[in-house]
Amino acid sequence: MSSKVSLTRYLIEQQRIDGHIPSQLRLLLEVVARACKSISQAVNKGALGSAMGSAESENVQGEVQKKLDIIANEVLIEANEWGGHLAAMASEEMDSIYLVPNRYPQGEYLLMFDPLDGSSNIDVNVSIGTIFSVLKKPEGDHGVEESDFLQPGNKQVAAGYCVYGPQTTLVLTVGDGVAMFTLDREQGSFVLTEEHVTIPADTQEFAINMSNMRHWDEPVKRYIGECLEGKEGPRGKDFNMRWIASMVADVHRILTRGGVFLYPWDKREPEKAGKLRLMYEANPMSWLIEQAGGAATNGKQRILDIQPTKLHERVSVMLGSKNEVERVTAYHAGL
Ligand code: AHM
Ligand code: MG
Repeated sequence: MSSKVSLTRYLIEQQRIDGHIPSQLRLLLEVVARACKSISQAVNKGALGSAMGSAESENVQGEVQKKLDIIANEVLIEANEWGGHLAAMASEEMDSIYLVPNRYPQGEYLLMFDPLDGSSNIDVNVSIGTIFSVLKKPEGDHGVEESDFLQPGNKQVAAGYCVYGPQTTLVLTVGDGVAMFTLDREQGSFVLTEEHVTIPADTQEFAINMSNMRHWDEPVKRYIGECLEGKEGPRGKDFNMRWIASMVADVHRILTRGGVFLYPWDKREPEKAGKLRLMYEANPMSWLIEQAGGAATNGKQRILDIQPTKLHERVSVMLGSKNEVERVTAYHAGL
């Protein structure tokens, strides 16, 4: 790339080219990026700061919160509540929606996030991230309610994540492909480092928590079983396995070099549709993957077409290289 393109310049140019980033949305994305920079700072300080370890509290999902889960949540709220671009926010770490306080102007967007994804990796210095999804508030004069958030993923107007790894990288879609921005710490800004990201349709790499194998249902056992058989099996090729236990980092690898990621329903908690959350984990990631030419399903249905019924709804997730996702979908259909 000859001259550096900052996130700000990229968004302004996108706005000019086709006008599909209204100025409020542009502001929103810049504010989210600024919040991610600040979370990245806290992550980088590690044990030198005060962000490590457990907060000794639980979120609405019954998961123990880490200090960094809470800090990242507060950073995102404080950065976003006053700018006038939002009507409300929702987060993995908050039981119910967060309305923009009356003292601030109200905007037309709804922001959802998993402030710190891959929490189990915080204390062991492995990649973690922030995932976000943006919807438009439905028309009408009523105040914002939880039901306003319950829109399928195909209604998202922007989605992305920021991965805090060896580099801090922001990955974004506004429905016109996927772009990646690397944080330049000296300049303090995100710089465009990859555009028109494309996932190869075929892969020889899968990501799944293998320790749950005995709990999966038959189609997933069959799919992974065949990958494990390698060259001698029906696939006729060897597969490699990776599992970072941070969806952000696993999806980032897939967007970079292809692969397939699965967190399927399993028998440990059969009443739950899966482990991952639909609205602020699966939907934004599925849209990014589709925008890069991949596919995302719960085994039976395109994730982006699922009509949510509650904010913290869970879902079975299989996403990545198109031909692999089609294969696992076919196995679910009994083919
Ligand atoms: P979190 O949002 O509480 O961090 O949980 C979601 C994470 C995903 O990032 C990751 O894919 C998965 O949980 C890891 O689960 P497991 O601990 O079963 O490997
Ligand atoms: Mg998460």
